[in-house]
Amino acid sequence: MKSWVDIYIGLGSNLDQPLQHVEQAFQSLASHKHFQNAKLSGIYQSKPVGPQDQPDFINAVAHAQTQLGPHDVLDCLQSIENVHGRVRLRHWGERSLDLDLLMYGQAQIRTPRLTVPHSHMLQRSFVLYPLADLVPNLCFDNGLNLGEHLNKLEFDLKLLKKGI
Ligand code: A4P
Ligand code: MG
Repeated sequence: MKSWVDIYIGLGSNLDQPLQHVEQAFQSLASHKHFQNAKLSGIYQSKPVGPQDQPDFINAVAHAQTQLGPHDVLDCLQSIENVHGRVRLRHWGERSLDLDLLMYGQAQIRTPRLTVPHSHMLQRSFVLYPLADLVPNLCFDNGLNLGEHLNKLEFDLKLLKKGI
């Protein structure tokens, strides 16, 4: 019997109706047959990191448990992105839905398709503050805990909705 692995997924959108994209993407995760115990952080509005001539983002983080391997999780996330009309116009630019696999258990993964933990997550307030809603006492491999990373990041988000 395979064991269940805790995964954390970053959700982001800044096109069309971004709040709706994020909420519907979470519902797709929560009802997916390969994910259980899905929870969503608060939903936040944030200024774009990267090109500034694009709308503000809506961001959240989801937790779930899965028995899938990490590349199969990525396949699921990409198919949910596609169902939600993923549009990708430029690197770090506007998008209707972005689902990033932030963490897969304690795994360190570096393959052509997948880097886990997600490359920039420790520098991003729109990832770490929502993550803290779900798992405030998280410890990272670098020996620092989530609170110590948050101390380095300004709270530059606007809370739109509390978590579910
Ligand atoms: N890939 C590798 N590792 C992962 C992972 N852990 N999770 C590969 C998901 N995908 C991963 O992704 C390109 C490829 O990355 C995928 O095919 C997958 O095999 P992408 O989503 O098409 O490209 P991208 O999103 O333009 O690039 P990147 O570097 O992933 O961008 P980020 O880091 O996702 O940043 N500002 C605010 N405020 N809020 C945001 O959500 N998001 C971005 C995008 C920029 N600025 C933002 C936000
Ligand atoms: Mg991405």
